[in-house]
Formats: sequence, C-alpha cells, structure tokens
Amino acid sequence: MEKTFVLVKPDGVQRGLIGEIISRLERRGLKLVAAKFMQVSQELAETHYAIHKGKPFYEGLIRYITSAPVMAMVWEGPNAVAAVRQTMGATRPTEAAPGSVRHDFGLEVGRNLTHASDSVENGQKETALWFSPEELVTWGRAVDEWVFE
Ligand code: DAT
Ligand code: MG
Repeated sequence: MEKTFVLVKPDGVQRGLIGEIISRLERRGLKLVAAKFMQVSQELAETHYAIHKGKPFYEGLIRYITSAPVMAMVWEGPNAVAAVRQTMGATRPTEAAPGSVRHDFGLEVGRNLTHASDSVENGQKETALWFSPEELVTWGRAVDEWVFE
C-alpha cells in the first residue's frame, strides 16, 4: 500500500489544527502508520528542503519550519500521495481548492500549514528521513475492507 509523509507545520500546531488535520485524513479513510510531535533541527530542515536551497524563500522557509514544533506523520492508502496532496490543497492558499486545508485555514504561501510528499518516491525518501523503520506501525484496521477495495 502506498505511503506518504505529512507534516503539520508550526503554524498548524500553534493554531491548534493538529486534530482538525488528522481528522480530515482519518475521515478520508487514510490509515495512520507513524506519528511524532517534535522540534525540527536546523540540519533536518535543511535536508528536508534541500531541493529549495538557493530560492528566494529558502531562508524564510527554514526559519518557519524550525520556529516551533511540528507533527510529523506517515499515512497509508491507495494513491495516498495524490489523496493527501488533494486534501491539503495547492501550495498557495489562495489557489487551493475550497474545502482543502490550505484553503480553509490559510492565506499566505509562507504559512500554508502542512507539508505532504509530492511523489511516491519522495514519500519513501521523506519517510526514511523523518522516521526510523521501527517507528512505522504495521496494523490491520477493522474497517479496511470497507475503505480499500
Ligand atoms: P508544497 O509544500 O506544496 O509541496 P513546494 O514544495 O513547492 O510546495 O514548496 C515548499 C514550501 O516552500 C511551500 O509549502 C511553502 C514554501 N514556498 C514555496 N514557494 C514559495 C514562494 N514563492 N514564496 C514563499 N514560500 C514559498
Ligand atoms: Mg513540496
């Protein structure tokens, strides 16, 4: 089953939206397989956002993601990467679809509340960066057969 890496960023944590965001993913039928509440180190932030190094917003992005704790998670399900990106909405909140997290709770790209992997490959890479293999929980959920075909 496909896995994807998700963060509730510092603004989402500070605004008390961890539960709301988890709730939306749960409600959708996705399955939580790992979670930890943590302060992001400078080193982890730089590795996670290495692809954006050199861009004008990079320094601000690193300051933002290290400014307060985050909720890091791995979610599983069919097409989990696309499903979670859809639930979060487009990068810019003013371009995010109504009903998405970034639309419903955000205004600015630099305070867009969440991160979600943008490909299956990056989902695997980011999961391995943020979690050790023992932190991933393999479990059967009673409703799985009513959510997964
Ligand atoms: P996403 O988080 O939707 O995958 P991304 O990978 O292109 O978006 O960028 C990572 C984060 O960097 C994004 O969530 C917010 C920030 N960011 C991206 N483009 C930005 C911009 N033009 N100005 C300010 N922040 C930006
Ligand atoms: Mg991205």
